[in-house]
Amino acid sequence: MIEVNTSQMAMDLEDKYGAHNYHPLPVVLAKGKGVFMWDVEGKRYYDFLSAYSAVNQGHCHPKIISALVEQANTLELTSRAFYNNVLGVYEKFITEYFGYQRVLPMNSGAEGDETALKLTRKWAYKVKGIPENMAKIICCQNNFHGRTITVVSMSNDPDARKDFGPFTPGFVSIPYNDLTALAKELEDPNVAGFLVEPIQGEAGVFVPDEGYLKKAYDMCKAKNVLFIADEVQTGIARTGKLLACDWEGFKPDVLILGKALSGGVYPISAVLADDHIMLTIHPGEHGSTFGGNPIAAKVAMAALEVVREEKLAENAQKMGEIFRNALRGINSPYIELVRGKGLLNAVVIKPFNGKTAWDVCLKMRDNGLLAKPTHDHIIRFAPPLVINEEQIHEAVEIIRKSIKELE
Ligand code: IF1
Repeated sequence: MIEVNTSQMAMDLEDKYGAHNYHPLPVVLAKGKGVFMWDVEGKRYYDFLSAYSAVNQGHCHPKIISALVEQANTLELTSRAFYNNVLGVYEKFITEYFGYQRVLPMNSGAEGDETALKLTRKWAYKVKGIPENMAKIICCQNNFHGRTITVVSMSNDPDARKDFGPFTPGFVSIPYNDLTALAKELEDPNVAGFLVEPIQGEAGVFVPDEGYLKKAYDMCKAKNVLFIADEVQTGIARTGKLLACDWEGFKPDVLILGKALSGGVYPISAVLADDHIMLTIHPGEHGSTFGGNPIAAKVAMAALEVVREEKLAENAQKMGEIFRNALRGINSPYIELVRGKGLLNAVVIKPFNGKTAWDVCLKMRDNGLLAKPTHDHIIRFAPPLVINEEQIHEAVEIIRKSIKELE
């Protein structure tokens, strides 16, 4: 194996041998600890992306890493052809943790979404009594649920769809944060479910009106339609509560989790639901080689324990308030708007002097803070939830300095 000595070398290798399906910010990371990452040359950065909210517990959390290492040295994978002595323990743990009767373990977030869609359709035919192949699922415009063909069938982003058709039928898309549009679609008796992100991440951290989610949930209940929450990004304490839906005090019928369910250590996703939904799927009808494997099970339990022990939801709530207030105190022609909840935040950048969000991110990188633009004019700010107040202020100072240098 060749050794990577410089950042340039690492970038050249990816450029030459990798598929060109990403356009990373030019920085090459070699180490992480807590809220920090270090590049190949040893320069330290605040991580304000947290791998898109997968690393909520902070980089290389010792408790999560030891769970991983210990189980990896004991039993890694059995497949689901046999029982093992860890899976059931995990299933009991996670269902009690989130208050559901059952869990279906998968790996990626997209697989979690696919699982929820299959489950919703099964329930529609077996329980609700929708005629075969007629089930419809309502989704929202500007959603992001992953990149499989069925999942991009729900997308209206041209990059996600162009030249990837034909698409999976059975979806109808309505504007996000629009209860009138939802009411109209719910009139169709063949609607099985409503799939929604409590805050739209890819859309630029779009926070819906207060009460939207709970009202949407109540409307679904009235029509015997499943409310499916994609909390892959918003879940696991990111928004200042364990789940973003907790802000409105209701429990989705189907809950999809991913990312920080592993603390960023391993690809782990899960779908949670109660018996009348989950037990519609029978042996052979769904699954995955790696889903719920012993390592994943141990890692997820450790990751969830860390969230509880270190009170990460409370910290995200407190630090989020401080962060947004401090950002709003920066007076700059570049900053149009600051929004977010807990530590899922975004700044809308006004183009100025021919500079865009990308230029701001490059400047912040130079000054020791990493974040990524979305849609040319929005920068997402989502540090690990273990961040403290002093670090928040230091990070805001880097952001302020970077913006001032561009003015
Ligand atoms: C990438 C965005 C974030 C998600 C929700 C499911 C998934 C995701 C709500 C799929 C994934 C990611 C993946 C990442 C970019 C990213 C993202 F900008 F594209 F939209 F976070 F905001 N549901 N989100 O946010 O999970 O299959 O990737 O495990 O590089 O694609 P996955």
